Amino acid sequence: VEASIPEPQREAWKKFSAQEFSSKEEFEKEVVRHIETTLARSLFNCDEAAAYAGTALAFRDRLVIEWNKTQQNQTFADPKRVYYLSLEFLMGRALDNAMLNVGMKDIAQEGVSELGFRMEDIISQERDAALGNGGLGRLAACFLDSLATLNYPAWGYALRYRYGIFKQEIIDGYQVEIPDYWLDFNPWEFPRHDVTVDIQFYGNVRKYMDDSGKQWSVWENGEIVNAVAYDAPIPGYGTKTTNNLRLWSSKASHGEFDFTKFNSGEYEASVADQQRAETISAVLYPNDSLERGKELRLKQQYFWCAASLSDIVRRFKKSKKPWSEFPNQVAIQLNDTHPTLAIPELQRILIDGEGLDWEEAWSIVQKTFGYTNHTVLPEALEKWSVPLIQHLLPRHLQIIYEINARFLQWVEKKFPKDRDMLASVSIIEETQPKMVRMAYLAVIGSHKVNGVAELHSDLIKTTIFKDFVKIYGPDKFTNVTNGITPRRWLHQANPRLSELIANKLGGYDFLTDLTLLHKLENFLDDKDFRKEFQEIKYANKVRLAKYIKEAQGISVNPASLFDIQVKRMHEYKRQQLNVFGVIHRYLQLKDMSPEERKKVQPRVSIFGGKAAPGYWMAKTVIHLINQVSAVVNADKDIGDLLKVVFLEDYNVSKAEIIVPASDISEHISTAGTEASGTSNMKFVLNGGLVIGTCDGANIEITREVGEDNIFLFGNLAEDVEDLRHAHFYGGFELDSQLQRVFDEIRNGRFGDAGQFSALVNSIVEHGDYYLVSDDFQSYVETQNKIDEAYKNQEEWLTKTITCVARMGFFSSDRCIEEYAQEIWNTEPLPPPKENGA
Ligand code: 9GP
Repeated sequence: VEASIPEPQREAWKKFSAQEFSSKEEFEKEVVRHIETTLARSLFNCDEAAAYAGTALAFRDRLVIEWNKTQQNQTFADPKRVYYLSLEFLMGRALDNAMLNVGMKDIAQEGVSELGFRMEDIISQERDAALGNGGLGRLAACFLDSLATLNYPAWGYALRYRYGIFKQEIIDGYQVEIPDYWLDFNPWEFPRHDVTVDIQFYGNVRKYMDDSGKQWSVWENGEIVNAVAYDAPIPGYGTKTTNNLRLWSSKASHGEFDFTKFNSGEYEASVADQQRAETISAVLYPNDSLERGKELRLKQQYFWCAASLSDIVRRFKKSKKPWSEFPNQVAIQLNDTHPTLAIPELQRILIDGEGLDWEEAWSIVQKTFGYTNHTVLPEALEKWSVPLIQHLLPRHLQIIYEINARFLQWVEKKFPKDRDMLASVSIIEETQPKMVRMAYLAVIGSHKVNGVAELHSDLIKTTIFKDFVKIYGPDKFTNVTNGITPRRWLHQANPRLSELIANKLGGYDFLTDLTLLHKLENFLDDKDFRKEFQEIKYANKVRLAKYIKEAQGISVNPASLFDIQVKRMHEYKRQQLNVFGVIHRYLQLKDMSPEERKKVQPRVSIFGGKAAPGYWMAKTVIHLINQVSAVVNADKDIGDLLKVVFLEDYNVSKAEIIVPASDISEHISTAGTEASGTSNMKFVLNGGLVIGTCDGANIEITREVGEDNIFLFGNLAEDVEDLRHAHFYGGFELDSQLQRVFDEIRNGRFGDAGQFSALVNSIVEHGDYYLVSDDFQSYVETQNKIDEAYKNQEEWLTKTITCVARMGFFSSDRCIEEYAQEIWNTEPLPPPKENGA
């Protein structure tokens, strides 16, 4: 290890090396020290923000000590490491997670109370680290938690966006986007100004021959941007392993600004380069499941892939092992196609930088990468135009062409004279302009490709990657059903339920082996347990009701049935189906006599989610929900029988309040469109039931909890194509109930009808691509069944407890074990036993 302290001086280091606080007093001392010295504040001007900062810094120090030890241990043991490349990590807040994972929350709670604060207030001071859009980014965050908890030597790599996902405000019922500048105070990151990488863009490729006659390609004359590493510690639960999340920030390569230009009066030009460079990591693209092919996005992708690979290769080279060992030391997982450029980049490093021949290099590349596909939606499959790649990354384009040529030659041998096959699997799409199909490049450059739920993994084999299955055989394709970390999504979000379960099961082992939950079924008849379980759900609903009142000014009765749909706004997720159902319910209530109304199950319909700023239809659905909310909530006739709430700015920390409070949550995508979904798992784990289509992970949830404990409705994936076809050619008869909903929208009952005509017309005139009309009746009937079922509270309770007991399969720990065994071929590296331990 370079730059290390000579042996004789190490004793002093050991003697004075930083110690973790281990008691309440030591913790308080650390908090006060940070507030007084790091923040230069005192007891006379310590507000909640300062108390948060002091607490966070105290815990950060604690994490850092274990983090250093973990990294040292990994450096010495030099095991195979996993690198998770994801453009998104939706981490949420770190403090609560850190306190729980190191098992010190109780002590800290007492400590801050002695210092004059309440822990909830301190926790709520923290801004979410919102470096992601939705499910894909949150999955990556759950995976980091599981990797550390299971002691896998693993790194996450992403970008350090200055602005995460925008903050959503609702103004007059419309979504307005506000920049999310989250870095004002971020105690969890460490700038590593000594860990930098020069990243090249543009330029040209020159070929030359060396003395031995070998041909080389040099990529030169490009523009250089500097990547600077920022590291964040990722603590495991119940282990000392603390892994690293490395985020790259972009900076001009030649320092702050150009003095020559400044001196000659060109003030703006003097900082222009700097700004251009910094733009690369400035903002997270706010699109979920849509790719727009913008140059800056491609720059982000290459910048991050190149910086990460340079880091990985540098670490490998320190081991002095031969290149053939690279895949035995390094597993790189591509989270969706966003990091696919890592494939040609590694090939480039190996052939142009290290002088390996093509075949040898390519075999290393293929053994190193695994690719996870997260969608079959055509609009989400990335394609980059050949001229754009040619301009930005000329050497990579050559390499991509070479990969393609060799691949097609090989395919040609297996399928002689099959021109259709060659055209269909070519990385290059022969359009005008030509396009590079990133998903194909990812499949060809990886040794395994996985989908994220059983149905989805089957679908990719019969649709988008059908021909690749013929070429490679089925074994290259596998399934790893998504999961969630029970630490955040049960223990942190629902501490009372976690404690109740621990009391019944004799400890918290279920948090690291979620299958132990099955033992809860033994308590189905235990009256005290049932009562407490029910009380906890009620208390969580009270907490959400309070939040709704504070945030949206709407009073809701916690005794109502809470029906929740929170996720990104997207036509395929069908919030429009939900809101049409709400309108239908409202119209029915209006038709009823007071006597009939008395029999109705009161309900609160809660929505939340962001729409991509350019996704007009999704924004229209938000607007409609808010209009319906305004009309229904103001209707004195209806009172508590129906309330409609759109919760502003749905994010991870809000999910922690929302998820434990559902009676029913909605996962109602058109069958075959939602790859997995993960909030479905979170809601069920917290004792809520699901209304859902036979889609994504709903299918496996049904398998686990049993058909009687979930409310499924709607058409099946296998029928979708025929139904679409029928709409296209035959038109259709609209269900009379849905017709009435549309009539009321069109006659202006929910505000200016013109605003919603495109939404309604997408169904009645433009083919109803998402099959809202086909599923409406079945949806409404199923909602009625839910009302009935909810009336029998004892049976409902039995269902919810049974569901919780059967959720063991959906831990992200199980996913990580599957990835480790099936794809990465890696082993855990537990922390060394400490003296006396
Ligand atoms: O839409 C999928 C969602 O169903 C899945 O749960 C999540 C994690 O696997 O990935 C989402 N996909 C994307 O965000 C874009 O591919």
